[in-house]
Amino acid sequence: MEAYSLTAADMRDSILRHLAYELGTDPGHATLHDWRIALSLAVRDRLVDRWFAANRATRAAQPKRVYYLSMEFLIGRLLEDAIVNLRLEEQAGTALADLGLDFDAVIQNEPDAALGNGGLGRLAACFMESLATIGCPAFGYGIRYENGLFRQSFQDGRQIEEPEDWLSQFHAWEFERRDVAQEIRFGGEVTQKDGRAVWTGAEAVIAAAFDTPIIGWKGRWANTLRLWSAQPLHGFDLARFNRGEYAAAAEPEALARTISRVLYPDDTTGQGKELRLKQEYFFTAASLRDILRRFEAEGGALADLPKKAAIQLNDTHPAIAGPELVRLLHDERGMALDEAIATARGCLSYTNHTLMPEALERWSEDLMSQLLPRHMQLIERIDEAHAAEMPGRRVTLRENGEVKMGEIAFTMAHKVNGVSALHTDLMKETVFADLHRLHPDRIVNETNGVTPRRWLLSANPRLSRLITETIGEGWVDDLEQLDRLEASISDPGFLDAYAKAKRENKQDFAEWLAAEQGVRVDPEALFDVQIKRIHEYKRQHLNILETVALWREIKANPGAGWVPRVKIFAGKAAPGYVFAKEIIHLINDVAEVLNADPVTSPYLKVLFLPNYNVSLAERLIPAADLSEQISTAGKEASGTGNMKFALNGAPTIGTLDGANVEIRDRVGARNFFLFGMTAQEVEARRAVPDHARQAIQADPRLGGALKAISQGAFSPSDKHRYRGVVANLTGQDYFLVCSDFTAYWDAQRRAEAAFADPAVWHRGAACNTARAGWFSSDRTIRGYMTDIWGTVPLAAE
Ligand code: 26W
Repeated sequence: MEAYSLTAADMRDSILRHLAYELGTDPGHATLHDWRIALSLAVRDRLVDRWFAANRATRAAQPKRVYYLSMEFLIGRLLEDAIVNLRLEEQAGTALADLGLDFDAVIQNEPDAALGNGGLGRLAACFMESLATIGCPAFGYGIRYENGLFRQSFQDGRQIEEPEDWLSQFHAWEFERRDVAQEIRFGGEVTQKDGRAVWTGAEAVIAAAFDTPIIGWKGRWANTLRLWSAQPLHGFDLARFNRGEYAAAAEPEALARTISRVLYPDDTTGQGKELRLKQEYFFTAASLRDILRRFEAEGGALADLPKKAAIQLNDTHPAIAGPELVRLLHDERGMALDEAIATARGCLSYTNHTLMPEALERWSEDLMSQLLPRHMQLIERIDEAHAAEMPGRRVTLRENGEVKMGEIAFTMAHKVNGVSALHTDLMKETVFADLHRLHPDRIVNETNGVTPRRWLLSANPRLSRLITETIGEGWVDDLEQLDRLEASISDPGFLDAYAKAKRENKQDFAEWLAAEQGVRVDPEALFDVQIKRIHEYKRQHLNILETVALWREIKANPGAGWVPRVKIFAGKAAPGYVFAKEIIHLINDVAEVLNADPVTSPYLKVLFLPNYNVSLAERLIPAADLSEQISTAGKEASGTGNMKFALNGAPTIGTLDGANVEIRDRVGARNFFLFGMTAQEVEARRAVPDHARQAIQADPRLGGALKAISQGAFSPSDKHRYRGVVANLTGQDYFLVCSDFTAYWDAQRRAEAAFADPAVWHRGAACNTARAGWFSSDRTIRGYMTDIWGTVPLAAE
């Protein structure tokens, strides 16, 4: 079924109809926002038809479905994604032009759905789009946060957080499903009744479902993202209101809504907050009930549930699904406990996204017993069953009064996967070594991927057009076809066109920077980009340290023929992460001094762009020359930004960490600026008592840069501002910034030298694009379908 046979005139009429009859707005008075909603509704009409067709086909075929449970879906904007996947760009562009409107301005009026922190949330969004493109029947389940990830701004270089109330305006891409609301309970007690455990909760809320259709390439299939919103069991308390207790009257509502009010902005450390556990149980329980409701409505026998439901746990955040599914099968449906455990395991599989100890969730047994008393009992039962099954095992599900959600997820899953080859190996050797020994065939690898529709076709139309002109359009849903570009890389005409696309993307970005940020950059300069959450293991401070050393070098020798460079940073720090916030402050302080330096600023500029999100990444990545992936080896589980940069022709400067290893293997060592210790060498180096001091002594550039920072060169009004940062780096330096500095400096010089030779550079960049097709999330999802879920694509009627 090909693209929608719709003319631009039809689209224009449909927009005008929605503007009038949906928004009650006369074209003469319509705002950009009104036009954007009217266009969204016009596109949505076409999308819904495909959605219904897919749902009908699924209900008819009753196939095994995928259920992707995730606390985060970092979706970004949806309008352009729908237009591109339905192949309506031409019609929408012409219709808007007829109405005197600019396509990009309308698209950019949409707020990002920032329902995630970073990599894990964005991966979930890419996966949903690939599942739809492949035609694999699936539901995504998550939380409809009223407030997404906070809005970031800077005050005197410091991060400021403001609420991101994206739902304050009409959201065109969701439908409330009043018929599938669920009642979710917390607290209370467990009693025994005729040999069965009965849990009577003390507190209850309603989980209301909001569905967003997720359309795939060419609109061939569409799946559903069902987000749960917490609502009070009983509305507002009129009696109290009448007694003048206005606040108290509204309290039940306010309390209930708290559960889905805001996304926790931490992306590494679990705070152990009760509300976070409530959020995790709320959406997990609502989703499992919905899955069982659908299964039973189709007349399935409970024991066959694993044949019809593949439930993927996106990290440990929904790991309570194990005990909850056992409770639903055993307590509520009378299945024998061991059979309930086996049946649940047959459905569940778990993805681990980090080895950082502080990110592996552990809940106090007290909190678990208080909030979910029956689950605490079942966790003990499951632990005992596992002990019986695995005599002599050393691992347990509880330790020091805490329940370990990683171990629970592993034990209750039939498959566990890492997100890059290196990460999966490290999982077997470290965090899950004991469990891996007990279950040697449970861990598999599924290296991450990204959707080429959003991250290439939509974000980089210039390069996409060149690719399609060169190899046809098959690459869009078969990305490994990009390797057909290989033949053209030695063709100067192709390389010129390739370079032209990058140059024009950079010019666009420079104009946007000037317009939005009031900053002027030279589009011919090397755009060196590090965009990701701020974290010590991602080593943004290594990048700024090298920048300070480079500045000092240029200052000492301005006439040495430096390659102009713009260092671009963006990323949010978790509000409670003090060190990360200091790194942001330092980068802004360095930028202020360097950008004002008349001697060096022609060769070196530093920018920290505020409020990094999906839309900013879509704008910046096509304009990037160099992709900074410089984490301490063994710390970045995979990375996905690295894949987006490679596809968009920005070679990587990076360590052998996460998926960098596989990117380098595929694009070729000469098209990757490698530096630094391997994960093994990191462990060895960390054992060297004063590894940082040794490194500093060995490299005067490093020493000089650290000294400048600690003496207040970038904080003249507060000289000691960065004493703490420098003390950490010259002392413990756990992430080995100093020990990797010299190798990083040398790699940067190699990149600079390559950039100075356009033919060499563009050839390397084109090799990255041609050889990175494997990093499509379509390939990743096909891996999950065969290795973990046992599901097959289904074609719509
Ligand atoms: C409990 C707080 C919390 C919240 C989120 C802990 C940990 C997380 C996520 C697992 C962090 C995350 O986003 N991890 C990233 O996942 C990506 C997708 O697999 C990987 O590419 C990144 O390497 C990994 O850091």
